[in-house]
Amino acid sequence: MLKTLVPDLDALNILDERLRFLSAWTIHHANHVRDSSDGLKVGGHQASCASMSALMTALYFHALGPNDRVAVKPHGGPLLHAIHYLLGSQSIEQLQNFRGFGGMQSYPSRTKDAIPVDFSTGSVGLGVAITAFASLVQDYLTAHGKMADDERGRFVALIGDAELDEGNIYEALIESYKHDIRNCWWIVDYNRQSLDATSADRMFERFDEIFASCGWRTVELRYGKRLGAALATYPALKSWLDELPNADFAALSFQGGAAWRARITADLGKTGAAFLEAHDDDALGSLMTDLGGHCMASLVEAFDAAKDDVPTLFIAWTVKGFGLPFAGHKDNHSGLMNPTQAHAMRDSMGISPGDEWQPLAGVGANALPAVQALLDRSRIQRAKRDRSFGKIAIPAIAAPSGAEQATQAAFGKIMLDLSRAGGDLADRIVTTSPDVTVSTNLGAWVNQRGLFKRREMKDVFAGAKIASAQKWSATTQGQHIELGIAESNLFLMLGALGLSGDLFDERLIPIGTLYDPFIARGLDSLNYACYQDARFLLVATPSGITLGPEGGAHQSINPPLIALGQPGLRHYEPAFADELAIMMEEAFRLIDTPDGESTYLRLSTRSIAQPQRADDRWKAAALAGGYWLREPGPGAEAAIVAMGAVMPEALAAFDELSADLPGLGLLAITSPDLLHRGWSAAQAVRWQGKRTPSHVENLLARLAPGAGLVTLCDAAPASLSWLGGVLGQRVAPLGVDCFGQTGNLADLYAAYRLDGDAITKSIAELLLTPF
Ligand SMILES: Cc1ncc(C[n+]2csc(CCOP(=O)(O)OP(=O)(O)O)c2C)c(N)n1
Ligand SMILES: [Mg+2]
Repeated sequence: MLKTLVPDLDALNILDERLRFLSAWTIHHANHVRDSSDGLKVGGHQASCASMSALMTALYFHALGPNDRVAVKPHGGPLLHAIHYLLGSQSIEQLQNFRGFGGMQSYPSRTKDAIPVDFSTGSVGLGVAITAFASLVQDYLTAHGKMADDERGRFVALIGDAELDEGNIYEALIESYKHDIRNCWWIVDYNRQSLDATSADRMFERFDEIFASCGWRTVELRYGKRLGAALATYPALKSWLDELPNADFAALSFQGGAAWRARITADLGKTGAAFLEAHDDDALGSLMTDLGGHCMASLVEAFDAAKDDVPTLFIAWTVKGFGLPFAGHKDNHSGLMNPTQAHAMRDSMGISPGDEWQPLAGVGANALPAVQALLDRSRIQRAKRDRSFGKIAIPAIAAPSGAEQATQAAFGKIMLDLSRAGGDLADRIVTTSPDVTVSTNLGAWVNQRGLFKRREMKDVFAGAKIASAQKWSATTQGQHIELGIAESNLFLMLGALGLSGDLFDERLIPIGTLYDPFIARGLDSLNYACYQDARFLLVATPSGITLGPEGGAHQSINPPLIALGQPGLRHYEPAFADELAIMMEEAFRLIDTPDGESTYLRLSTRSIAQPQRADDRWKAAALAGGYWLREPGPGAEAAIVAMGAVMPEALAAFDELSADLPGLGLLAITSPDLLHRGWSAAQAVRWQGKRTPSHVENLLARLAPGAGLVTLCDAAPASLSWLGGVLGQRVAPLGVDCFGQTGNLADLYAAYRLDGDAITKSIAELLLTPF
C-alpha cells in the first residue's frame, strides 16, 4: 500500500480552481472562439465538470497511486484532459480542438484520445460497472501468478448521481459481491441534478443501504469543514438544511446569499438570526455551498482513511456548476457561459486575456513553487501505454472427428482438447458464462480447468459422492468465471478480461458463452466492450428456430444483423466442425493481433453430416466469409446460397436440382459480416482508382450477370438478401422474419420456408421470371 502523502491543501485548492477554469475554457473555446464552418453548436458540459473539479484534484494529485485506474464520468472528460495538460501529457492543440475532427473527444476514449484513458465512458453506468470487473481480473491475474501482489492497483469510478439510476450498476454490484471484489472506489458526484432537472430526494436515502448490504463501506461527504463547523454551532440550522429538498437547495445556490438569507429568515425566524448576522450575503452564499465534494480537506481526509482494499462508495455532495454563473440552475446541464461570463471568470482568477492556456496562469508567485512541486510529484504521470500483443503462440486447432456433428458440441470438444493439450494458449484462456456454462457445452472444459474464486469453494455434491457429470469446485487456480444470469455482466466481464493486455500488460484469451437470443439483453455492454477495443471470443449458442422444441422465446432471429452493424466484432457462422476449428484459431489470433478484433460465433445444436474435403483450398475463402461448397459451372444461371445449420437442406436441394440445372452452384456463407465489410471497403477505394474486387464480388462473378440467388439462413433473411446488390443479381431471400414456435425441425422448416421445397420453388420462380 502506498504511504500517505502530506497534503498541501492550498496548492490542491489552486489546482482545483485552475482545472475548473481550464475545463470551462476548453468548452468555451470550442463554442465561442474557434471558427465554426457549419454553424452547428459544438456543446460541452461546463456545469458537470465544475461540480467535480475538487474531487478529481484530490484524486489525481493526492490519492491515486501509479497502478490505480479510473473511469471518469463522461461529462467530466474535459477535466481529465486538463489534468493531463497540467502534467504535460496533453497538448494545447488537442484542447483547442475539443470535439473537433481528430481533437480530444467529448467523452474519455481509450482508443481515440491522445492521453492515457483507462476506461472509455459515454453510455452512463457502464464505465462504473467495468471497474468492478477489472478488479476481478486483477485478482485473477495475481492468483494465477501473472501479476505481483504489490502491483495491484485500485479501480475508481467517478459517477454522476443520475447515473446511479442505471440498472446495470446493480447487476454488477450483485455479481461483485458474489465474487468478493476489492480495491474498488465508486465516487458519486452528488450534485442532485440530472440532464432534465433536479433529481428525486427519496431514493438517495436508500443507496448507502443497498451498497452496505453488498459489503461496501459507504462514506458520505455532505458538508465541508467550514459549513460543518457553522452547523455544529447552530443545530436548528443543521436540522433545517438536512431536510431541505434538492430542488430548493439548487435554486438557492443559484440565487445566492440574499436568497439564502430570506429563506432562512422565513423558515427559522429568530432561531436563524444570530447565524445570519455573522455573515454578509457573499459570505453566506459561499458558506451554504461549502459541501463535502468541494472541500479539499474533507476529500483528502476521506480518501486517506480508505486506504485498505474494502470496496467503498463515496457520496460527495456537490453543486452542479459550482463557481459558474449558472451554479444550481436546473437547466444547466448543457449550459454554456456566454463570452462576457467566461471573461469575467477569467478576470476573477487573475488571468490576463491571452494567457488562458498558460498552464499556471493566475497562480501567484508565492504559491507557484508549491503548486509546481505538487505537479512534479504527481504519481499518475504516465505515458500512453503500448498495447501488449503478439506474445501468444496459437497452435493449429484440429477439427473434432465424427461423421455427424453439431457446431455447439464441436465447440465443447475443441475446448476439451485445448485443455488436455495444455500450453500457453490454454493457460491464458478464461471462460465465463451467465449461468449457461453446461448448456453451451463448456462443461468438459470446466471439469478440466475448474472454477475460479478468490475464496475456495468445495463441490458439495462431489464430496457427498453424488454422481454428477459436472465438477463444481472453485479454487484460485480455476479458469472459468461463473456469472449469474445477467448478460450485461457477461459483456462487461468480457470487456474487462479483453483489456487485460492493455490494463495489466498480460493478455488473456477470454471466451464467453450465452444463448444467441440473449445477446440483445446485453447489447449496449457488448457495444461498450467493442468500443474500447477489448478482445474476446463470444460463443452464442443455440441459435435460430433450429432450436426446435424450445420455442419462440429462445429462438434467435436478428443477431446476424446486429453483428453486421457492430464494429469491432466479427461474425462467423459455421455449418461444419472443421469450419469451426479454423474460425476459433482465427479468433484467438485476432485477440492477440494489434489490428485484430473480437469474434462472435453463432452455433447450433443440430447434428449434421460432415463434408468430405478434397483439399484445404476452401479454408482461406471460408475465413474470408464464404466458399463454393459445390462449384458453379461457367456462367451459371442460379445458385443456392446458404449459411449455418440449414446447410443440409441446401445440399439436398442442390442434389435434387443439379440434374435439371447443370452448372447450379452452392455457396456456403460463413460470415455475411466480413463479406459486407469487404464489399463496402472495395467500393470506398474505387474513387481513388483502386479497382480490386472484394471476396464477395469474386465469388458471385462466377455466375451469370443476371443469375438468380436463393439465399437461405436460420435468421432474418436480410442477413443474406443484400448479396443480390453486389453484382445486381436477383434474389429470393429465405429466412425467418417472424417469431418462431415449438415443433420438430421438419415442421418448422416447412412452416418457415427453410426446406427443400421452398428452395426449389424459389429457384423455379427466379428462373421463370424474365430478367
Ligand atoms: C445510457 C445513457 N443514457 C442517456 C445519456 C444522456 N445523458 C448524458 S448525461 C445525462 C445526465 C447525467 O446526470 P448525472 O449522472 O447526474 O451527471 P452530472 O452531469 O449531473 O454530473 C444523461 C441523461 C447517456 N449518456 N447514456
Ligand atoms: Mg448529477
